[in-house]
Amino acid sequence: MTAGTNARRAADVMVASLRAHGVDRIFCVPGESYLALLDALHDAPDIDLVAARHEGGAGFMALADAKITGRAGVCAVSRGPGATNAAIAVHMAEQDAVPLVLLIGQVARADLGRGAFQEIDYGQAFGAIAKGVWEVREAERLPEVLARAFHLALSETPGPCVIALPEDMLSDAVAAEVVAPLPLAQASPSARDIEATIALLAESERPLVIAGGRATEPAGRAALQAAAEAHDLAVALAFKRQDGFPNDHPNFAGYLGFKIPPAQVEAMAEADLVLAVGARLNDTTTQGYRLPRAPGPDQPLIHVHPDPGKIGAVFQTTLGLAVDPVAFLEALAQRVPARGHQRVPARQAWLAGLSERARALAAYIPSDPSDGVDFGAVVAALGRSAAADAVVITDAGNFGGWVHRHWPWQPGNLLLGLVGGAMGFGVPAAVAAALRLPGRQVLSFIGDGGMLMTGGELATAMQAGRGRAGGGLKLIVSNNRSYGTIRLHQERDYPRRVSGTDLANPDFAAWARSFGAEGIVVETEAEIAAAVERTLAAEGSVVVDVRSSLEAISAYTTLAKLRGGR
Ligand SMILES: Cc1ncc(C[n+]2csc(CCOP(=O)(O)OP(=O)(O)O)c2C)c(N)n1
Repeated sequence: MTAGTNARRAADVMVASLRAHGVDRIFCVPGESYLALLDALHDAPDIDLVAARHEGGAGFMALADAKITGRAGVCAVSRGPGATNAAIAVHMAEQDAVPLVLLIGQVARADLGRGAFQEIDYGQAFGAIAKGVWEVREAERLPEVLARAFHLALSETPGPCVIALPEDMLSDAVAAEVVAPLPLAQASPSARDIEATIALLAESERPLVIAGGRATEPAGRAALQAAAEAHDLAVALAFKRQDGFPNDHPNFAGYLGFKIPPAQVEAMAEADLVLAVGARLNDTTTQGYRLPRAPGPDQPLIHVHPDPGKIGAVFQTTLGLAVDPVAFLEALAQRVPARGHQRVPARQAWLAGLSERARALAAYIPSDPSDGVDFGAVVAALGRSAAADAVVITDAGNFGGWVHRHWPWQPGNLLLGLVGGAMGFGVPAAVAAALRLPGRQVLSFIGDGGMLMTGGELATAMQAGRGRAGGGLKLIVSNNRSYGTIRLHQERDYPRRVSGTDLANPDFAAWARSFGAEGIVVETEAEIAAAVERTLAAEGSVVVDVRSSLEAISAYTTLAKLRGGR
């Protein structure tokens, strides 16, 4: 195809478009289906191309990168098997509301629809989970499609967008120019919105904020704290948002994650007003749609979320504000109520009761299981010594319960974890964090199950971190020789009928050394202190193989208690 004298290869225009959208890093597994794009990236030293070992790992890295930067994460994969391997990241981007642009090679246009080698109809394959799917058949439209995909990925509730790139299209000569990033619409609260909120708050003795999303991101944390302090609001944090508010603050009410003790949840549910800010109010945060209750909450509900489609969709909402949560909190913090209001003493008692419960739950009480190390002891020891601004990552699994329960969370921390609960995030997220935030301590907590799902990405860290001592990842493995979370459910529902959950593991420390990382084994609680010191002092990457107890199966219960029906 000819396109005049100013014509450029579509793949080169694509790279210029990505650059215009602020893309400075792409996570990929290469494929012969998008060679022209790889070739164009050869001339783009300002875009760091990180080659991962599995598309799931590359996708998780892009998700973590997006969670850190607030920009869309970009992942490039090959057609068919590459795309289906990456599907886990598309699903998690949807569940976690993370902007993700997935670029997929595709068969040549002449072969489309013939069931050619590794051909997939991506509209059908990803239609139910992506916000948008495009197949670019006309190269001239490529910059326009890219701009739309980035815009959609970032707007309202962020999420995944997928672009399929027929391999021959990428080599077309085009006259099309880069389309600049499309502006994002963002509504701010009006004075009326704030007054309506104040009017409901004035009636409340036990107001509970459920904070998540942008309200708990680093840019929203100061406003959240200021609003809570100005109005004596109790602040509960949505699932995997525990870094959003200082957990030792007198207004801290607790964390709405998995397996929170019922008494804790019941205490929060005594709220006579729920002010949900930034949170989508998903299944986990609402403790199974009970706080607030769906469809009719037990108390008035104010829901502040940038996406009007999320307000009133599940819960009957007293006041719904489709505005930027941070702007809302800033305005609320400035609208100071009259002090000496008759309800203030009641609010103080409400705050004191909740924060005392939260503090009691966070305190680590040593146990002495006979079949291995109590993983909580390792978490508590690391929490005492880690940097105040450590990046803390949790993969999916029971071990994460101790991290959520006992880590001394402060807004200086950055917690990266998947609301969608996919295993395998731990190592890839650590790779992305170490690349994006050099100089920060990156600690990732992973189960023995999750470790071998994507642990091979340690090789990506060692390669990408060359000259930076292998990226400096600290990977803490709870090696309880079991898919423990599922074992917990089994013991509760089918006591003593272990099926499909036992694991026989490699020596993770030796495995780490084979990558060029340091390997440390912790077999007894007496070894914890030295292991923590060595881990935090190490410049390079470390894998700590904690031979953890299976009897102490979670931060809240034991196998014996489960079998006893508790
Ligand atoms: C990709 C994926 N597959 C399966 C599951 C279901 N699942 C949830 S937790 C879990 C076990 C996790 O085991 P492990 O990593 O060893 O951590 P533990 O629960 O033992 O602490 C499984 C299989 C999941 N969440 N994600």
